[in-house]
Amino acid sequence: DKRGLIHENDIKALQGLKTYVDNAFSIDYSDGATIVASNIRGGSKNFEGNNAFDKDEETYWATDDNVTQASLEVDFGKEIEVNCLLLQEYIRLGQRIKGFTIEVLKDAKYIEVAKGITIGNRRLIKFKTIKTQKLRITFNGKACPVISNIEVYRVPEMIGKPIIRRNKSGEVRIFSDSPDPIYYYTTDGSEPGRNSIKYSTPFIFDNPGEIKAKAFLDSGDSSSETVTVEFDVPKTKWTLTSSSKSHGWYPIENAIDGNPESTWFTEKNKETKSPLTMTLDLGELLTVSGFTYLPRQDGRNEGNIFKYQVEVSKDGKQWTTVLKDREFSNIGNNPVLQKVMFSKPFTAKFLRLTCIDDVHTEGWVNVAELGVLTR
Ligand SMILES: [Ca+2]
Ligand SMILES: [Ca+2]
Repeated sequence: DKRGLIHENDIKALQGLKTYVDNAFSIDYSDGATIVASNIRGGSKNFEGNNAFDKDEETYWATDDNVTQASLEVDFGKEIEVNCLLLQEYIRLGQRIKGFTIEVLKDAKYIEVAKGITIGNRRLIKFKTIKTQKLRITFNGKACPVISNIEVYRVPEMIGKPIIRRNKSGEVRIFSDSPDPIYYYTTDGSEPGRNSIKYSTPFIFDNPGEIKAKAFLDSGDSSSETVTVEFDVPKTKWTLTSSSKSHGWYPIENAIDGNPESTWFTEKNKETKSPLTMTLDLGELLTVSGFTYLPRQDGRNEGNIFKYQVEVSKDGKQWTTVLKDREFSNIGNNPVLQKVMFSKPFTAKFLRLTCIDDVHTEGWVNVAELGVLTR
Protein backbone atom coordinates (compact mmCIF):
# COMPACT_ATOMS: atom_id res chain seq x y z
CA ASP A 1 0.00 0.00 0.00
CA LYS A 2 0.97 3.68 0.18
CA ARG A 3 3.08 3.07 3.30
CA GLY A 4 5.13 0.50 1.37
CA LEU A 5 3.68 -2.21 3.58
CA ILE A 6 1.34 -5.09 2.98
CA HIS A 7 -1.98 -4.00 4.43
CA GLU A 8 -3.12 -5.79 7.61
CA ASN A 9 -6.32 -6.97 5.90
CA ASP A 10 -4.30 -8.54 3.07
CA ILE A 11 -2.03 -10.29 5.58
CA LYS A 12 -5.11 -11.62 7.34
CA ALA A 13 -6.58 -12.80 4.04
CA LEU A 14 -3.31 -14.53 3.08
CA GLN A 15 -3.02 -16.18 6.48
CA GLY A 16 -6.64 -17.30 6.10
CA LEU A 17 -5.80 -18.76 2.72
CA LYS A 18 -2.77 -20.59 4.12
CA THR A 19 -4.88 -22.10 6.90
CA TYR A 20 -7.44 -23.14 4.29
CA VAL A 21 -4.80 -24.76 2.08
CA ASP A 22 -3.13 -26.51 5.06
CA ASN A 23 -6.49 -27.92 6.19
CA ALA A 24 -7.75 -28.78 2.73
CA PHE A 25 -4.73 -30.84 1.80
CA SER A 26 -3.93 -32.40 5.18
CA ILE A 27 -5.50 -35.81 4.41
CA ASP A 28 -4.74 -37.70 1.19
CA TYR A 29 -7.50 -40.31 0.95
CA SER A 30 -5.50 -42.41 -1.48
CA ASP A 31 -3.24 -43.45 1.44
CA GLY A 32 -3.93 -47.13 2.08
CA ALA A 33 -6.25 -47.48 -0.93
CA THR A 34 -6.08 -50.51 -3.21
CA ILE A 35 -5.01 -49.68 -6.76
CA VAL A 36 -5.90 -51.71 -9.82
CA ALA A 37 -4.42 -50.73 -13.19
CA SER A 38 -6.00 -51.82 -16.47
CA ASN A 39 -2.51 -52.34 -17.90
CA ILE A 40 1.03 -52.42 -16.49
CA ARG A 41 4.08 -52.01 -18.66
CA GLY A 42 5.55 -55.50 -19.19
CA GLY A 43 3.59 -56.59 -16.12
CA SER A 44 6.54 -55.23 -14.15
CA LYS A 45 6.48 -54.12 -10.52
CA ASN A 46 8.60 -51.12 -11.60
CA PHE A 47 5.61 -49.67 -13.47
CA GLU A 48 2.63 -50.83 -11.38
CA GLY A 49 -0.30 -48.61 -10.38
CA ASN A 50 0.88 -48.19 -6.78
CA ASN A 51 3.81 -46.16 -8.10
CA ALA A 52 1.37 -43.32 -8.76
CA PHE A 53 0.37 -43.31 -5.08
CA ASP A 54 3.71 -43.74 -3.26
CA LYS A 55 4.57 -40.03 -2.79
CA ASP A 56 7.83 -40.64 -4.69
CA GLU A 57 8.21 -38.31 -7.68
CA GLU A 58 10.75 -40.60 -9.33
CA THR A 59 8.49 -43.64 -9.55
CA TYR A 60 5.57 -43.92 -11.95
CA TRP A 61 2.84 -46.06 -13.39
CA ALA A 62 3.24 -46.75 -17.13
CA THR A 63 1.49 -48.92 -19.68
CA ASP A 64 2.78 -50.95 -22.61
CA ASP A 65 3.83 -48.88 -25.63
CA ASN A 66 0.79 -49.86 -27.69
CA VAL A 67 -1.68 -49.05 -24.87
CA THR A 68 -2.58 -45.36 -25.00
CA GLN A 69 -5.88 -45.61 -23.16
CA ALA A 70 -5.78 -47.08 -19.68
CA SER A 71 -7.34 -46.59 -16.27
CA LEU A 72 -6.55 -46.76 -12.61
CA GLU A 73 -9.19 -47.88 -10.15
CA VAL A 74 -8.81 -46.64 -6.58
CA ASP A 75 -10.67 -48.57 -3.88
CA PHE A 76 -10.76 -46.68 -0.55
CA GLY A 77 -12.09 -49.73 1.32
CA LYS A 78 -15.14 -47.78 2.56
CA GLU A 79 -17.31 -44.90 1.41
CA ILE A 80 -15.64 -41.48 1.74
CA GLU A 81 -16.43 -37.97 0.54
CA VAL A 82 -14.12 -36.68 -2.21
CA ASN A 83 -14.11 -33.58 -4.42
CA CYS A 84 -10.55 -32.92 -5.53
CA LEU A 85 -7.73 -34.80 -7.26
CA LEU A 86 -4.10 -33.94 -7.86
CA LEU A 87 -2.73 -35.51 -11.06
CA GLN A 88 0.92 -35.47 -12.16
CA GLU A 89 2.63 -36.83 -15.24
CA TYR A 90 6.26 -37.93 -15.08
CA ILE A 91 7.14 -34.88 -17.10
CA ARG A 92 10.70 -35.92 -17.92
CA LEU A 93 9.21 -38.43 -20.34
CA GLY A 94 7.14 -35.70 -21.94
CA GLN A 95 3.58 -34.46 -21.72
CA ARG A 96 1.65 -37.45 -23.02
CA ILE A 97 -1.93 -37.14 -21.81
CA LYS A 98 -4.46 -35.63 -24.21
CA GLY A 99 -7.59 -36.44 -22.25
CA PHE A 100 -8.78 -37.91 -18.95
CA THR A 101 -12.02 -38.61 -17.12
CA ILE A 102 -12.69 -39.11 -13.43
CA GLU A 103 -15.57 -41.36 -12.45
CA VAL A 104 -16.93 -42.49 -9.11
CA LEU A 105 -18.88 -45.64 -8.26
CA LYS A 106 -22.49 -44.82 -7.40
CA ASP A 107 -25.06 -47.63 -7.01
CA ALA A 108 -22.70 -50.15 -8.65
CA LYS A 109 -22.25 -47.91 -11.72
CA TYR A 110 -19.46 -45.53 -12.63
CA ILE A 111 -20.57 -41.95 -13.20
CA GLU A 112 -18.38 -39.20 -14.58
CA VAL A 113 -17.61 -36.33 -12.16
CA ALA A 114 -14.88 -34.48 -14.04
CA LYS A 115 -12.86 -34.55 -17.20
CA GLY A 116 -10.02 -32.62 -18.74
CA ILE A 117 -7.60 -32.50 -21.61
CA THR A 118 -4.04 -31.97 -20.44
CA ILE A 119 -2.31 -32.78 -17.14
CA GLY A 120 1.39 -31.92 -17.42
CA ASN A 121 3.60 -31.48 -14.37
CA ARG A 122 0.67 -31.10 -11.95
CA ARG A 123 -2.99 -30.42 -12.20
CA LEU A 124 -5.59 -29.98 -9.48
CA ILE A 125 -9.11 -31.03 -10.47
CA LYS A 126 -12.05 -29.87 -8.35
CA PHE A 127 -15.52 -31.39 -8.65
CA LYS A 128 -18.76 -31.58 -6.72
CA THR A 129 -18.44 -33.34 -3.36
CA ILE A 130 -19.53 -36.97 -3.72
CA LYS A 131 -19.56 -40.00 -1.44
CA THR A 132 -18.05 -43.13 -2.93
CA GLN A 133 -15.90 -46.17 -2.22
CA LYS A 134 -14.27 -46.42 -5.63
CA LEU A 135 -12.91 -43.92 -8.08
CA ARG A 136 -11.69 -44.57 -11.63
CA ILE A 137 -9.41 -42.36 -13.66
CA THR A 138 -9.15 -43.10 -17.37
CA PHE A 139 -6.25 -41.61 -19.29
CA ASN A 140 -6.02 -41.11 -23.01
CA GLY A 141 -2.48 -40.51 -24.24
CA LYS A 142 -0.67 -39.39 -27.36
CA ALA A 143 1.74 -42.11 -26.25
CA CYS A 144 1.41 -44.59 -23.38
CA PRO A 145 0.50 -42.74 -20.13
CA VAL A 146 3.25 -42.23 -17.55
CA ILE A 147 1.75 -41.02 -14.26
CA SER A 148 4.01 -40.24 -11.32
CA ASN A 149 1.60 -39.04 -8.68
CA ILE A 150 -2.09 -38.96 -7.76
CA GLU A 151 -3.58 -37.59 -4.53
CA VAL A 152 -7.22 -37.60 -3.46
CA TYR A 153 -8.77 -34.89 -1.29
CA ARG A 154 -11.97 -33.71 0.23
CA VAL A 155 -11.43 -29.93 0.39
CA PRO A 156 -13.79 -27.59 2.27
CA GLU A 157 -16.19 -25.83 -0.05
CA MET A 158 -15.61 -22.12 -0.43
CA ILE A 159 -18.79 -20.11 -0.44
CA GLY A 160 -18.72 -16.80 -2.25
CA LYS A 161 -20.70 -13.89 -0.91
CA PRO A 162 -24.05 -13.48 -2.65
CA ILE A 163 -24.32 -10.63 -5.14
CA ILE A 164 -27.73 -8.94 -5.19
CA ARG A 165 -28.67 -6.99 -8.33
CA ARG A 166 -31.84 -5.24 -9.39
CA ASN A 167 -32.22 -4.44 -13.09
CA LYS A 168 -34.12 -1.56 -14.68
CA SER A 169 -37.37 -3.55 -14.65
CA GLY A 170 -37.12 -3.90 -10.86
CA GLU A 171 -36.20 -7.56 -11.14
CA VAL A 172 -33.80 -8.85 -8.46
CA ARG A 173 -31.27 -11.59 -9.16
CA ILE A 174 -29.06 -13.25 -6.52
CA PHE A 175 -25.89 -15.06 -7.58
CA SER A 176 -22.22 -15.63 -6.67
CA ASP A 177 -18.94 -16.99 -8.01
CA SER A 178 -19.29 -20.31 -6.18
CA PRO A 179 -20.79 -23.40 -7.75
CA ASP A 180 -24.27 -24.43 -6.63
CA PRO A 181 -24.93 -22.62 -3.35
CA ILE A 182 -28.49 -22.12 -2.12
CA TYR A 183 -29.57 -18.58 -1.24
CA TYR A 184 -32.04 -17.47 1.36
CA TYR A 185 -33.15 -13.87 1.60
CA THR A 186 -35.33 -11.47 3.55
CA THR A 187 -36.91 -8.13 2.70
CA ASP A 188 -37.97 -7.15 6.22
CA GLY A 189 -34.54 -6.40 7.60
CA SER A 190 -34.26 -9.69 9.51
CA GLU A 191 -31.24 -11.96 9.32
CA PRO A 192 -31.65 -14.59 6.57
CA GLY A 193 -31.52 -18.27 7.56
CA ARG A 194 -32.72 -21.62 6.28
CA ASN A 195 -36.29 -20.67 7.26
CA SER A 196 -36.26 -17.49 5.15
CA ILE A 197 -37.42 -17.25 1.55
CA LYS A 198 -35.40 -19.58 -0.68
CA TYR A 199 -34.21 -17.89 -3.85
CA SER A 200 -35.08 -19.81 -7.01
CA THR A 201 -35.72 -17.35 -9.85
CA PRO A 202 -35.43 -13.56 -10.23
CA PHE A 203 -38.26 -11.70 -8.49
CA ILE A 204 -39.75 -8.23 -8.71
CA PHE A 205 -38.88 -5.85 -5.88
CA ASP A 206 -40.22 -2.47 -6.88
CA ASN A 207 -40.38 -0.61 -3.62
CA PRO A 208 -37.59 1.10 -1.77
CA GLY A 209 -36.25 -1.32 0.83
CA GLU A 210 -33.54 -3.62 1.97
CA ILE A 211 -32.70 -7.11 0.75
CA LYS A 212 -30.47 -9.34 2.86
CA ALA A 213 -29.15 -12.59 1.41
CA LYS A 214 -26.98 -15.44 2.61
CA ALA A 215 -25.53 -18.39 0.68
CA PHE A 216 -25.66 -21.91 2.11
CA LEU A 217 -24.20 -25.18 0.92
CA ASP A 218 -26.46 -28.11 0.26
CA SER A 219 -24.13 -30.34 2.24
CA GLY A 220 -23.26 -29.35 5.78
CA ASP A 221 -24.00 -26.20 7.71
CA SER A 222 -21.51 -23.76 6.29
CA SER A 223 -22.82 -20.45 5.04
CA SER A 224 -21.54 -17.16 3.72
CA GLU A 225 -21.70 -13.87 5.52
CA THR A 226 -24.90 -11.89 5.12
CA VAL A 227 -24.98 -9.35 2.31
CA THR A 228 -27.30 -6.37 2.60
CA VAL A 229 -28.27 -4.13 -0.29
CA GLU A 230 -30.46 -1.09 0.11
CA PHE A 231 -32.61 -0.23 -2.88
CA ASP A 232 -34.36 3.07 -3.46
CA VAL A 233 -37.18 3.52 -6.01
CA PRO A 234 -36.80 1.22 -9.04
CA LYS A 235 -35.53 2.76 -12.27
CA THR A 236 -38.39 1.33 -14.34
CA LYS A 237 -39.76 4.67 -15.58
CA TRP A 238 -36.43 6.46 -15.93
CA THR A 239 -34.80 7.89 -19.02
CA LEU A 240 -31.45 9.64 -19.23
CA THR A 241 -30.29 12.09 -21.89
CA SER A 242 -27.07 14.02 -22.27
CA SER A 243 -25.61 17.08 -23.96
CA SER A 244 -22.69 14.94 -25.07
CA LYS A 245 -22.50 12.12 -27.56
CA SER A 246 -22.12 8.63 -26.12
CA HIS A 247 -19.26 6.37 -27.08
CA GLY A 248 -20.65 3.80 -29.50
CA TRP A 249 -19.85 0.80 -27.33
CA TYR A 250 -21.03 2.28 -24.04
CA PRO A 251 -24.61 3.59 -24.43
CA ILE A 252 -26.25 5.97 -21.98
CA GLU A 253 -28.71 3.24 -20.88
CA ASN A 254 -25.77 1.63 -19.04
CA ALA A 255 -25.97 4.47 -16.50
CA ILE A 256 -29.41 3.43 -15.22
CA ASP A 257 -29.54 -0.34 -15.83
CA GLY A 258 -28.86 -1.34 -12.21
CA ASN A 259 -25.63 -3.09 -13.15
CA PRO A 260 -22.46 -1.58 -11.61
CA GLU A 261 -20.32 -3.38 -14.19
CA SER A 262 -21.91 -1.71 -17.21
CA THR A 263 -20.79 1.88 -17.76
CA TRP A 264 -21.84 4.76 -19.94
CA PHE A 265 -18.98 6.70 -21.51
CA THR A 266 -19.27 9.89 -23.49
CA GLU A 267 -16.87 10.63 -26.31
CA LYS A 268 -13.80 12.66 -25.38
CA ASN A 269 -13.98 16.32 -26.32
CA LYS A 270 -10.85 18.02 -25.07
CA GLU A 271 -11.27 21.12 -27.28
CA THR A 272 -14.67 22.41 -26.17
CA LYS A 273 -14.36 21.49 -22.48
CA SER A 274 -17.84 22.91 -22.07
CA PRO A 275 -19.74 21.63 -19.05
CA LEU A 276 -21.39 18.35 -19.84
CA THR A 277 -24.93 17.78 -18.64
CA MET A 278 -27.02 14.70 -18.13
CA THR A 279 -30.73 14.92 -17.44
CA LEU A 280 -32.58 12.22 -15.61
CA ASP A 281 -36.34 12.01 -16.23
CA LEU A 282 -37.79 10.03 -13.31
CA GLY A 283 -41.11 9.52 -15.11
CA GLU A 284 -43.08 10.79 -12.10
CA LEU A 285 -42.89 13.39 -9.36
CA LEU A 286 -40.82 12.10 -6.45
CA THR A 287 -39.55 13.57 -3.22
CA VAL A 288 -35.84 13.65 -3.95
CA SER A 289 -33.52 14.18 -1.01
CA GLY A 290 -30.23 13.33 -2.67
CA PHE A 291 -28.52 11.43 -5.47
CA THR A 292 -25.87 8.77 -6.01
CA TYR A 293 -23.10 8.49 -8.57
CA LEU A 294 -21.08 5.34 -9.16
CA PRO A 295 -18.07 5.86 -11.43
CA ARG A 296 -16.53 3.12 -13.59
CA GLN A 297 -15.61 0.01 -11.59
CA ASP A 298 -12.84 -1.32 -13.83
CA GLY A 299 -9.95 0.00 -11.74
CA ARG A 300 -9.37 3.09 -13.89
CA ASN A 301 -10.47 6.64 -13.15
CA GLU A 302 -10.34 8.53 -16.46
CA GLY A 303 -13.57 10.38 -17.07
CA ASN A 304 -14.76 10.23 -13.47
CA ILE A 305 -16.88 13.27 -12.64
CA PHE A 306 -14.97 15.56 -10.28
CA LYS A 307 -16.57 19.04 -10.11
CA TYR A 308 -20.30 19.17 -10.57
CA GLN A 309 -23.59 20.83 -9.89
CA VAL A 310 -27.12 19.53 -9.53
CA GLU A 311 -30.45 21.06 -10.46
CA VAL A 312 -33.96 19.69 -10.10
CA SER A 313 -37.18 20.49 -11.90
CA LYS A 314 -40.84 19.52 -11.81
CA ASP A 315 -41.52 20.18 -15.49
CA GLY A 316 -38.13 20.16 -17.23
CA LYS A 317 -38.37 23.90 -17.88
CA GLN A 318 -37.93 25.67 -14.57
CA TRP A 319 -34.87 24.49 -12.72
CA THR A 320 -33.75 24.94 -9.11
CA THR A 321 -30.06 24.65 -8.32
CA VAL A 322 -29.65 22.42 -5.27
CA LEU A 323 -25.88 21.77 -5.30
CA LYS A 324 -23.40 24.28 -6.70
CA ASP A 325 -19.58 24.18 -7.07
CA ARG A 326 -19.31 20.77 -5.52
CA GLU A 327 -16.65 18.09 -5.88
CA PHE A 328 -16.34 14.36 -5.31
CA SER A 329 -13.19 14.98 -3.32
CA ASN A 330 -11.30 11.65 -3.49
CA ILE A 331 -12.86 10.13 -6.61
CA GLY A 332 -9.54 9.78 -8.44
CA ASN A 333 -8.03 7.51 -5.79
CA ASN A 334 -11.15 5.97 -4.38
CA PRO A 335 -13.83 5.52 -7.04
CA VAL A 336 -16.56 4.18 -4.75
CA LEU A 337 -20.28 4.98 -4.69
CA GLN A 338 -20.82 8.69 -4.02
CA LYS A 339 -23.92 9.40 -1.94
CA VAL A 340 -24.85 13.07 -1.69
CA MET A 341 -27.75 14.45 0.34
CA PHE A 342 -29.43 17.75 -0.50
CA SER A 343 -29.92 20.35 2.23
CA LYS A 344 -33.64 19.53 2.07
CA PRO A 345 -35.92 17.29 -0.02
CA PHE A 346 -37.31 18.63 -3.33
CA THR A 347 -40.34 17.49 -5.27
CA ALA A 348 -39.01 16.78 -8.75
CA LYS A 349 -39.54 14.78 -11.91
CA PHE A 350 -36.17 15.79 -13.36
CA LEU A 351 -32.64 15.84 -12.02
CA ARG A 352 -29.85 17.47 -13.99
CA LEU A 353 -26.25 16.65 -13.14
CA THR A 354 -23.66 18.87 -14.77
CA CYS A 355 -20.04 17.83 -14.90
CA ILE A 356 -17.99 21.03 -14.63
CA ASP A 357 -14.73 19.10 -14.71
CA ASP A 358 -13.72 15.47 -14.94
CA VAL A 359 -10.88 14.12 -12.83
CA HIS A 360 -8.13 14.59 -15.48
CA THR A 361 -9.79 17.52 -17.36
CA GLU A 362 -10.19 15.46 -20.53
CA GLY A 363 -13.69 16.58 -21.50
CA TRP A 364 -15.58 13.34 -21.01
CA VAL A 365 -17.47 11.48 -18.30
CA ASN A 366 -18.40 7.99 -17.32
CA VAL A 367 -21.32 6.80 -15.21
CA ALA A 368 -21.59 3.20 -14.09
CA GLU A 369 -24.80 3.96 -12.24
CA LEU A 370 -26.82 7.05 -11.39
CA GLY A 371 -29.46 6.99 -8.66
CA VAL A 372 -31.71 9.19 -6.56
CA LEU A 373 -32.40 9.04 -2.85
CA THR A 374 -36.02 9.42 -1.83
CA ARG A 375 -35.78 8.45 1.79
CA1 LIG B 1 5.35 -42.04 -7.64
CA1 LIG C 1 -24.68 0.31 -15.18
